[in-house]
Amino acid sequence: MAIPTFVDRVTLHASGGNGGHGCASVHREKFKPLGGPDGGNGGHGGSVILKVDGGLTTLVDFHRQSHRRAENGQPGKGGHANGANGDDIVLAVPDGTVVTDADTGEQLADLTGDGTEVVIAAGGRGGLGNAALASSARKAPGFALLGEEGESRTVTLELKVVADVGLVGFPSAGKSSLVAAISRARPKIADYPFTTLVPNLGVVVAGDTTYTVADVPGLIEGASEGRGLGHDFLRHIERCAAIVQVLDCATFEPGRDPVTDLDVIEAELAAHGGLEDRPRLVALNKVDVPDGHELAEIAKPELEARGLQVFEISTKSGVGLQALSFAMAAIVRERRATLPPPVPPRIVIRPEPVAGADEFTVGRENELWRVRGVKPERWVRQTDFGNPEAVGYLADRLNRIGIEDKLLELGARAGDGVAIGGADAVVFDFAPQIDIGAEILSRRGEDQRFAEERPAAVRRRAKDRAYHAARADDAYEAGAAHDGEDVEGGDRSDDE
Ligand SMILES: Nc1nc2c(ncn2[C@@H]2O[C@H](COP(=O)(O)OP(=O)(O)OP(=O)(O)O)[C@@H](O)[C@H]2O)c(=O)[nH]1
Ligand SMILES: [Mg+2]
Repeated sequence: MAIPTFVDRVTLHASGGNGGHGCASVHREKFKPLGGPDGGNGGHGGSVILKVDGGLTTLVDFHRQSHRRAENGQPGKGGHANGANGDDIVLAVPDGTVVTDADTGEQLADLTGDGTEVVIAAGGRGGLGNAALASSARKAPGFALLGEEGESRTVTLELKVVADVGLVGFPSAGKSSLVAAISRARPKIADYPFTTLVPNLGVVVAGDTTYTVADVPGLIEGASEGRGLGHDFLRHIERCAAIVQVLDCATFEPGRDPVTDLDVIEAELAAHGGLEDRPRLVALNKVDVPDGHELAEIAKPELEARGLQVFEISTKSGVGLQALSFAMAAIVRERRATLPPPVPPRIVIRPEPVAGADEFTVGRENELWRVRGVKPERWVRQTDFGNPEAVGYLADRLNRIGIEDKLLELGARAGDGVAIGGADAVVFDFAPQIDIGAEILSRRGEDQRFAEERPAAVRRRAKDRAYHAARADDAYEAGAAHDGEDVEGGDRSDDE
């Protein structure tokens, strides 16, 4: 099989790089056994980005390599060393590339204009190291956050040529000849059908208007059912301001004449759909041939009676070409005047998450409570479930945005299953803090050694105890109650 050089529809599997894990490390130095947390953050994973390059006309590069994966972020290290970010992969696509999610069918972007970009697979965030997780309440976290996996997405890239005018007609009607006659493009021209296998673009200058003309492969009756080259190529004229019907006035094929040809092609355009509103021009071609001229003269009044603008032309002699190219320019100008001003070419369209960043939803599914939300799902992915301290930190984060309260409000009970996330959800047993609170003697992530090693605090506590003991002797009845309070509140009141 020949190696294709023009490819206008491809499937691309893209994966962002994973984020690097954060590092949990404690600074060590002689005579300073607990120098504080110094684990650095993981780097972010690289993203896969598509960017329009006006010089490209085909998606053939993707045909050869259909899997792309951006670089991972590096893990953080001790000594506050952050991991390096992974490099993005920027893939050049031709102007007019439409990006669709292959799994959902949702259109992600319609890339027009040189330099326009879209992120199709975002890299994962790097995890925070324990230095960044330390706070006044959690002085020495013994854990770090995991880097998130990069996004993975399969997209379909489809090229819809950006041309102002589209030429349609039977094979050998002279479409490519017309492009060659009015522009500097040099498409292949021959007297056999289906000479043109891929769309050709030509730039036409008519007066002070410059516009592009696309010549698509010839259509025949039944093209919409796949006959001939099919009508697939018609998507290349979906963006056109005008459609020119090129009719062959010098064909000897039985059953064909310009008016019949026009009806057949219109039926194929209708079967493709979406082109009804486009203004039409009719070019009766090959009037340099005597029989062709005669036939054109017969067909012209009939076509004009339908309200069509008709031009008798010859790409050989050049007759009628100027009038036709100026008529095309007029339609293009009119259309450009009604279009909104061009969008800035360097927009980055990043698919937005469905729910707001802060929000979460709780639903009941059979025996399971299901929590969905951008943040809670990210926090779960960042958690090292082998580290109880990290799991505790996750519970704190989930509580802070009110997930536990919401579950209690909805009637969840200790021991119920709670799934956080969608298909790859992590399932927990619901264990509300109010039940287990008594077991927590200090805050998660707090290192008791810090508190215990402060001699001043130890002395102060001893003094307090002596004072209360003395008071208990004085007020004998209240003594027992005082002792109880002391045990409960003693260590905790320090940091409130
Ligand atoms: N006499 C004459 N022949 C023409 C004219 N225009 C095109 N032809 C001839 O018609 C044949 C087909 O022309 P093409 O331009 O290749 O036709 P096409 O519509 O692009 O055909 P496909 O690409 O197969 O769909 C060629 O042999 C041309 O030389 C014309 O104005 N007069
Ligand atoms: Mg052709």
